[in-house]
Amino acid sequence: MSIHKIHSICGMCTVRCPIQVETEHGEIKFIKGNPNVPAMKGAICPRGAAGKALITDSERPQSPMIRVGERGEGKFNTVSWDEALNFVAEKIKGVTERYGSRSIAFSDRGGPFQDLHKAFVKGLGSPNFCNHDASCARNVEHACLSFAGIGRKDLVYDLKNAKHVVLQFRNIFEAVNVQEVNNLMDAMESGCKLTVIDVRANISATKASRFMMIRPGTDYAFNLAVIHELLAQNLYDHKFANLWIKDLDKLNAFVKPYSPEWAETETGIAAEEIRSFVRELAAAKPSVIWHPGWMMARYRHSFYICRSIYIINALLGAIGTKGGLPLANKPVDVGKSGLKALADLYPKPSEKRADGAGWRYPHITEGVGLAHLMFQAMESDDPYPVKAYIAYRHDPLTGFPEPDRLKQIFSKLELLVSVTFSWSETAWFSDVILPLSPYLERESIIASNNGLKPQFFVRNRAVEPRYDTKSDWEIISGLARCLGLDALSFSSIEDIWNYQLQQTGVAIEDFKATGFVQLASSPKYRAMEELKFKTPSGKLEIISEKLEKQGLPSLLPYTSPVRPPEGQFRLTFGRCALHTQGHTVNNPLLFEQMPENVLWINTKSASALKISDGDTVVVSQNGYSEIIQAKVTDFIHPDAVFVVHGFGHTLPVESRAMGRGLADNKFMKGGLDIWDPAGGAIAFQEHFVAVTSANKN
Ligand SMILES: Nc1nc2c(c(=O)[nH]1)N[C@H]1C(S)=C(S)[C@@H](COP(=O)(O)OP(=O)(O)OC[C@H]3O[C@@H](n4cnc5c(=O)[nH]c(N)nc54)[C@H](O)[C@@H]3O)O[C@H]1N2
Ligand SMILES: Nc1nc2c(c(=O)[nH]1)N[C@H]1C(S)=C(S)[C@@H](COP(=O)(O)OP(=O)(O)OC[C@H]3O[C@@H](n4cnc5c(=O)[nH]c(N)nc54)[C@H](O)[C@@H]3O)O[C@H]1N2
Ligand code: SF4
Ligand SMILES: [Mo]
Repeated sequence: MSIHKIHSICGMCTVRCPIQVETEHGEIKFIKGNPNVPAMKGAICPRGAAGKALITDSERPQSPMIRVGERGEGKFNTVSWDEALNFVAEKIKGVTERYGSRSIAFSDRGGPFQDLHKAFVKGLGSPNFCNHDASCARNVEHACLSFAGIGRKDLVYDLKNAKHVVLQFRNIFEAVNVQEVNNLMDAMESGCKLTVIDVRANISATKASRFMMIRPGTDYAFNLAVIHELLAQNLYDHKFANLWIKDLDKLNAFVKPYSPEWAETETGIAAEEIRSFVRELAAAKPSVIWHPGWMMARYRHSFYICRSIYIINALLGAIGTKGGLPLANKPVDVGKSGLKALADLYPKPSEKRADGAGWRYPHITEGVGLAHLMFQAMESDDPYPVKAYIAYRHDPLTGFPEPDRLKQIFSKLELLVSVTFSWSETAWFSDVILPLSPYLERESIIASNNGLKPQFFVRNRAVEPRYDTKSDWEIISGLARCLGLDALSFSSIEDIWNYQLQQTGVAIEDFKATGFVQLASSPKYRAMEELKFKTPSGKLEIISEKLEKQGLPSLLPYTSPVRPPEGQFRLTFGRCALHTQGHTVNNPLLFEQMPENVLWINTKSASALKISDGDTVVVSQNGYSEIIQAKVTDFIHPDAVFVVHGFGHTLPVESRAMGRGLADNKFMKGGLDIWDPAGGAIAFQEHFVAVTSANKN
């Protein structure tokens, strides 16, 4: 027997779970959770298990390609890596000469390996490094920054020790992070309560001790009533509030009118239910986690929903607390040195960002900006032309509204490059496709995970690439070589790892046994008095000066959402356990499990439209329509319809996924301009669709 066991990192979704891969004769035999990580319990999710099928699937880009036909026509020449990298480098040089280095934009998908990409974009001299987050968690990030002065990931969700977990806009049991699921299940076995507030009964709701179905768009009303009740009934944590919450009196005055009775008329949730829920929460304090949300790019005021959630957590004394949202430790917090950043290889470019982050919008952090405003800069040449764009592990034609408008915008570019391991609508529209080896066929730079026990971890290559594809570091180093960026032209991954580890006292060999290096032996919590927040006052700030200076209120008065006209519904969406965003629909194993999405619609609304369960229906908006199968159910609010995101692919190279299901982002007319002015993210759920039976009689 020659079974090899390799510790690596899953790449089927953004969570990046630690895995153990078993190979024999250079083939993947089995993938499971890394047994050295107790919270994995040896498990992975269905998508992680389907990683094997990604490797053997021939319907993925197999070699570098340069477009020969019209954009989007799908005609490419297969070329060598040298040719492809030189082609991209020459185009970048040309654009830089004509418009300056600031005219190059790059977007990736965030996460633990982005340091390499940041270094590359800084090396090019462009300030325009973006990621996908304007379509995901930017509102959560900015809400946390405005309240606590730290980013959302500086707070840990200590699910294992929680006594009450609240999921609002958060579906932990389907939008999976394996360790979170296991920790929450352990806690629930020890008596932790689970409350779910959602527009539909998802899988998390089926496991909840309390489920409240809310009218879409009214969560802020619900949360204001919870704050009202916590303060009015004196149910908040006085010691924590005295120590850490600034301007509590202003909050108190603000929430006075927002009683549970008032919220009942907005949300449809009975005042008495809100009251008993608040009492239950207060009884569990401070070991409470009201999840601040993840995919919160939904409404024009989602930032304030997130902010209200952080405020509630603070009132319950849960921020910084065991069983709540304790502060994450960086290596330095446990007496260790962090990785040396590759981004330090180059100075920060002096130009302003094209998307306005940090200057036109001083309350928006510069780091990753706002991709939709980067696209608008490409469209308008304001504040300056952006002429080259590298979409790295990013498919904006699936993940942003208005793909047709985006195509027109991308048509203005002199260079569009897609770096990807699967086909995507964006790759198909690109000038150059640089095919990345799937994660089981590549190694990555060392990553650092802050947390109760901070750690470094590494992705090892489990098998050699089947096709002519390359690792991230090979692609970036290759481009760097062609562009004369010598400091980034690494010739081996070991050189990169050694560079990163140079000040840490950790060696590559230290990763051998388990795939990671723990920097602390036990979880480190801080006492309430020892918390640290990086706001101007050092406290949790109800009033944020930064927002007020921009004319944005710290406490936004509630406005009732417009109800959809008759026959129309608010289009809501989310994830399922079997697919990741848009990029797994064509995976043979996952496609077999779930080949298309269906339209959830409430039983009463459906019967008024003469639609029965399983019927084919037409979904339309502004003259655009698609057909889909209806799932008629009592378990969704009558104002909403719901689909799993990521379907409705159009590419002939994806024989399985093509034409199956509906693409939600095509029903968002004007959506690139509809975003949350305070948090910056796209407001994806400010759109209505009409639904009719496809049955003509
Ligand atoms: N309408 C609507 N829009 C949405 C959402 C929604 O629910 N509805 N969800 C939003 C959310 S939460 C997010 S996070 C975004 C996601 O948006 P994206 O980040 O664009 O989506 P993904 O499908 O995860 O990945 C994009 C591309 O990267 C490739 N890829 C995947 N992994 C890797 C990798 O490791 N390296 C490289 N180079 N390529 C890789 C994939 O094959 C895919 O082609 O979309 C957002 N947009
Ligand atoms: N299986 C799987 N897991 C994933 C991913 C994946 O693609 N597949 N993607 C990862 C990524 S990038 C992200 S961002 C996370 C997302 O993780 P989540 O944000 O938890 O996932 P979603 O399914 O987008 O949304 C959560 C819930 O919000 C509900 N919802 C919609 N509108 C409203 C509303 O107005 N009010 C309330 N209260 N609820 C509403 C939806 O019905 C859904 O049940 O998942 C991550 N994990
Ligand atoms: S949640 Fe599933 S797909 Fe995502 S990294 Fe973990 S095992 Fe992989
Ligand atoms: Mo996301």
